[in-house]
Amino acid sequence: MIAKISEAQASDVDLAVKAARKAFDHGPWRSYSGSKRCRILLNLSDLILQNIEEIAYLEVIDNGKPYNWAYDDINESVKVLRYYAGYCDKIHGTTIPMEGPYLAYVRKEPVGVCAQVIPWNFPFMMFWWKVAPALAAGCTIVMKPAELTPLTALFLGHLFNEAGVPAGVINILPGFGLTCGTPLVQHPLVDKVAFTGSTSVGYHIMRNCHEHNLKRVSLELGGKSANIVLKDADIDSAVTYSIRGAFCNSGQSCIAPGRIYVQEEVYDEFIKKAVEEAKKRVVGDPFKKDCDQGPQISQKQMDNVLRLVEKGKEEGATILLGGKRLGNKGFFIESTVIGDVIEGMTIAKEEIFGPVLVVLKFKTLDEAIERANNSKYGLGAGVFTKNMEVAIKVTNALKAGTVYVNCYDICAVTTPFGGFKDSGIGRELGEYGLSGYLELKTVIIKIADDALP
Ligand code: TAP
Repeated sequence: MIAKISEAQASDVDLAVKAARKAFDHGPWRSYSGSKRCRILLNLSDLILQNIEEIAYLEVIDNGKPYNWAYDDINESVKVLRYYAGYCDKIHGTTIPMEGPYLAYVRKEPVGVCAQVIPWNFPFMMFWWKVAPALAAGCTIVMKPAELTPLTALFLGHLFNEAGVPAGVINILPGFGLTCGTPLVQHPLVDKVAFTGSTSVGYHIMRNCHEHNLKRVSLELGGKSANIVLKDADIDSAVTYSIRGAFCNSGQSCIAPGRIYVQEEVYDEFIKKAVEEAKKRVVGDPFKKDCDQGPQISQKQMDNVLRLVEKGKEEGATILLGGKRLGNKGFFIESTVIGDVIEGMTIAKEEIFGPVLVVLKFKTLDEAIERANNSKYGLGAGVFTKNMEVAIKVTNALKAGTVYVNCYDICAVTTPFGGFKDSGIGRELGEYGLSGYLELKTVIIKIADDALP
């Protein structure tokens, strides 16, 4: 056991939402000048950096990711916070010409009280992807971190106070999905729901949150992203990015390249190099400096990954490396590479969420595009080729929220992130991420008497 955490129930949700509602309707946050909100968010970013070692430590004991990665996640989150802090005094509408003696303009206003529910794979980063744009816009928040990883979110509570964020603006509620998450997303005083997690819970939220009022909803869900490696590609680079993407965060990443399509002429070379590279990965104690991969988040997740690997074997795929639990203490899984995967196998369809590289063979480009798009998901995709004309053709054809060319899993605060199809609704990060927390209000002013009909 790491710590004992209070568990919020529906009555606590009600108190938190009412506090957020009061802070939105009557509190000063949204009426502060943009530069004042900006200053407070920058204070917060400074406080995070002053506490970075303690926060990184908490993230590691909670989530199991390597310390260096946790440290990077925090630095990246500070970039997100500072980026949106910079927006606070730049949120403005437009004037719009219209017929008649009228002045028309559009204001951008905060959407209101936001219910935010996040997963356990990037606890600190997902917190800031949601909280930073919402605060910049002038919204108030009730945040539910994942039951498995609430520590860094709770630690942040006192930093908000210290930075000068007024009471009620952010409320952090640790609790379980059904008993805390459900009443939160259903609450009639909530204006917007922002969720990251599994597609099944995304559907559940979408069905349930509109019972009392029509909430704005953004969802960032699962993926089974295809990465296409063409025969003219730089194979070393394709291998490096595929391995890095697939094993990142113990494979617990929504944008992981879950299907690697390799053209038949270079399939053997790709497989050989992928196995060599995967073998080099250091799996173990996340506090060790050379650690590449810590444990899976829980017994349940580890068992699920191992079950899917077994299923792959049963259905005829070949385990080329790993495939088993590492040791018998902790939830570590060997770096795993699976070849001879064909369409229709469970591991070619389902999100594995573990350190497993799934490799499929293809003959023609058109076939690869069709197979890549033949998925209910559409979060990420990639193509490796030296031919830019082909690369552009493929990027246009792939149905995914982000398409990488000759790289994979590169993320910047300025670029929107989100999915097509069952990978989600809406975008986070960049200017688009902010727009999800703003409502447009059209104002039409009569400026002369002859406007009467
Ligand atoms: P989810 O069940 O989707 O959990 C994500 C968040 O939603 C958690 O905070 C969870 O609370 C909450 N939640 C669960 N049920 C809810 C409900 N009915 N109403 C409102 N909130 C609810 O994910 P998981 O069980 O942790 O992981 C299962 C699978 O989801 C993974 O194997 C993976 O495939 C996928 N996953 C995807 C992502 C991303 S980034 N797309 C992230 C994590 C997991 P609790 O923590 O209490 O359950």
